[in-house]
Amino acid sequence: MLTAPHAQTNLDLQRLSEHHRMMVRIRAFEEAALESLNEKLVLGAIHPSIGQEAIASGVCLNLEQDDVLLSTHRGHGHTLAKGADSLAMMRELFGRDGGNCGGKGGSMHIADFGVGMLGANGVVAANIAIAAGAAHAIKLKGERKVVCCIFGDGAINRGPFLEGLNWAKVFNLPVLFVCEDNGFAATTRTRTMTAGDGPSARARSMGIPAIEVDGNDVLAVDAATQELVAAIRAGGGPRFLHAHTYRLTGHTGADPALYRPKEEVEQRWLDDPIAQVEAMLRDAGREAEIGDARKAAQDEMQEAYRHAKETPFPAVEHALSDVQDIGDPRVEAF
Ligand SMILES: Cc1ncc(C[n+]2csc(CCOP(=O)(O)OP(=O)(O)O)c2C)c(N)n1
Ligand SMILES: [Mg+2]
Repeated sequence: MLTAPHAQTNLDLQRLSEHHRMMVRIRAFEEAALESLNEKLVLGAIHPSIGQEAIASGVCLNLEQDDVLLSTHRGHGHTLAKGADSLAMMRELFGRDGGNCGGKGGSMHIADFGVGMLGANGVVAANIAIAAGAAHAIKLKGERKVVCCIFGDGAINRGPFLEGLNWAKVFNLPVLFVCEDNGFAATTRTRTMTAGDGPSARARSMGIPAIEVDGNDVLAVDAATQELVAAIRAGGGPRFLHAHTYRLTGHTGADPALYRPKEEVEQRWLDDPIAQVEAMLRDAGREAEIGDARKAAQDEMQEAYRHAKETPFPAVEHALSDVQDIGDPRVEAF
């Protein structure tokens, strides 16, 4: 499903190749993460972003390293595209030493301030309010950074969506809000529980300019993000990107997704964003680099998997360092 014909200049092709490399890295990371569930290496859930890679790549490749990213429970792709190291991420998933958060955060709480990744978030929509706060701090400090906040279509029905967008608009803050609309909030089709005309309409109702794109078309996501980020950097205040996509796997690695007809999922595989990019690369005579990029991604993620599995757990004496102080757990209330 290509939304617009793209003039394939050399520049476009270079960019396309860059996206392809990133998207196959994300896919390979997610496949390895799913594989690790069989070996019980991840204690807890993971939320794969297979099928949604074009949004991670199309958005994040337009951010500078010190721009700030906030993500969701489905954040592996965003985090990789922002520049985090795959081995550190795999270690974090497995709860090992050397993970981005020392192995104490896990899949839904990866943060890596070194690459501007302020955090994934297991609380739906909570990142939207945090993004407004981060952007306010940036504005007060007079910095030029942009905050990018990615959230799902389910998140727009929670309070922090209203609070975050309102605050960002009122204070003209440098935030790009990205709604990754995969049509579902867990097992529920979001259109059955969303009033009005959806994410973009809600943003526009608060005076925030919005662009709606096919989120499986990486060049469309890239072009829209470029335009929106440029407006934000020029001091224009918040902007909104609404990107349509589909998650090709279950909600979590353990979800067989029986609430969706098999035919629907098969049909959506035909829109696989990676297959679309590869078709464009083939048309442009770049067949060879497809295999090279896929092999490099497989090697990288299998290596990360193997090293992470061999890495020890954090030492017991560090169990309480870098974690929130909740006081004495022996208080009467318990
Ligand atoms: C405040 C809150 N309510 C409920 C949940 C349980 N939950 C986890 S993911 C999810 C669905 C979120 O849907 P969406 O925002 O569209 O993101 P997607 O999973 O589709 O990427 C829900 C309800 C949660 N984590 N936080
Ligand atoms: Mg969703």
